[in-house]
Amino acid sequence: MADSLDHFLAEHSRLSRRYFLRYGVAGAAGLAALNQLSAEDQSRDPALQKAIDKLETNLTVPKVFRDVSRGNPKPHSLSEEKRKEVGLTRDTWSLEVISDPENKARLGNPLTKEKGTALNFEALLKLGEKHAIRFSKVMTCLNIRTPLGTGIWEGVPLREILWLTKPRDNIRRVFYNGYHNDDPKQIFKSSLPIDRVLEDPDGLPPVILCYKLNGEWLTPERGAPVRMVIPESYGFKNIKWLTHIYFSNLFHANDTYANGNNDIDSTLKTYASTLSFPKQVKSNQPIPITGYAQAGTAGLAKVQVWIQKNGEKFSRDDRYFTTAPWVDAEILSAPTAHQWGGDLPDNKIPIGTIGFDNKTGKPNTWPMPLMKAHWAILMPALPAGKYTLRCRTIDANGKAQPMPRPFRKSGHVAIEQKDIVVTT
Ligand SMILES: Nc1nc2c(c(=O)[nH]1)N[C@H]1C(S)=C(S)[C@@H](COP(=O)(O)O)O[C@H]1N2
Ligand SMILES: [Mo]
Repeated sequence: MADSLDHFLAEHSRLSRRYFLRYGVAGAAGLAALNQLSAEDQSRDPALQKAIDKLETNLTVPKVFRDVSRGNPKPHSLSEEKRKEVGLTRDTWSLEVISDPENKARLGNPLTKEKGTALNFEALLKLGEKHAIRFSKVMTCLNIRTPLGTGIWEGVPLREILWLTKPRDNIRRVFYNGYHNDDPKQIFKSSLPIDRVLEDPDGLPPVILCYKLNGEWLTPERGAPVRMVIPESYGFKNIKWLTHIYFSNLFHANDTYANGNNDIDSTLKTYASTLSFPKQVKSNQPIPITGYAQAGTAGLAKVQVWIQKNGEKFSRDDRYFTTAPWVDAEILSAPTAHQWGGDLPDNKIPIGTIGFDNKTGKPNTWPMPLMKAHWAILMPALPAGKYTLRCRTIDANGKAQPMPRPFRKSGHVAIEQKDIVVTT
């Protein structure tokens, strides 16, 4: 078998070798032998490599995040002077942590402006000296498919602030809101079960009061001076310009986002999208495709691609194309120490970031849940015609996108479809 494989390889360019690999034309033993070559050892097709070299960085520069803030005016657009006046700068900020007046929790020491016990930024940083943590997270809006940005978020676990209030009893939930131009109609609030605040399920990092992104103070646009960050949540739980936290005996959610038919309990989903592919390509040219996958709480095992000839019949009962001839794409390895992007200080993952090795700055696993990974594939040339390109993920539980949570209002995971025209 090894001999015939050598012979087979000698006869084909490196390029075509990969097609055979991917399409399983080489026998199982040949496949096993080839798979021992690491991805780095196989020089990539130049067109594909070029597309890979142009990919976005994994982390996002804070000011490049897409912004979906509400408010009239948007709190981050206020002048520095006004932000000082309303407590949105580090030296003027203070946070009230109190019982919900309508569903009272028993707190021995609520933190209030009235009593002069509200938490200021200095006190938060003091807590940070002992308790601060950092973790990586992709910020994705429940209602927008493309992530707004990816970053390393740093702050103090919310439970440390809860303990300052000497909580006694009748606490089932916490809800919180940010500065809203002193107009009750503009309040944007979110909530969490108290369990999630006190304990971290499934190896998740804690919920934090966040003041740094990618190693720098939060910018006004990202929610300065302090926002909530919930590792596994969609954007709407991550309240910016945080001013109030209420511990409550209410037993159910009261998020602003429950309006508009949103599923407010949904955690980040796993899905794939393309970033580059030729919209038009010649019939003798292979097709380089790149993209990203969001690894949700279910993790990411594979990204797959399928190019279907338009008009070709497909079973209507198979809504999610589970029986299509999907082909595995290459999930690109994690960026090396200096390739992360995001304007990190010294281009390095901050020391102590959960899930990363302190010495090397390498992630302990890749792809990493709650982060993006990039992928690439060179598909073989096709006969002239019109085609539909699709990509999907298989999560770490083996579920193919859009399963197991296909419904739109718990986060976008519809299988992406793009047109490709092949010309003679
Ligand atoms: N105070 C406040 N916080 C907010 C919002 C808002 O409008 N006001 N928008 C939320 C929504 S819907 C999303 S998707 C995220 C976006 O976070 P980002 O602006 O850092 O990308 O912020 C959340 N936090
Ligand atoms: Mo959002």
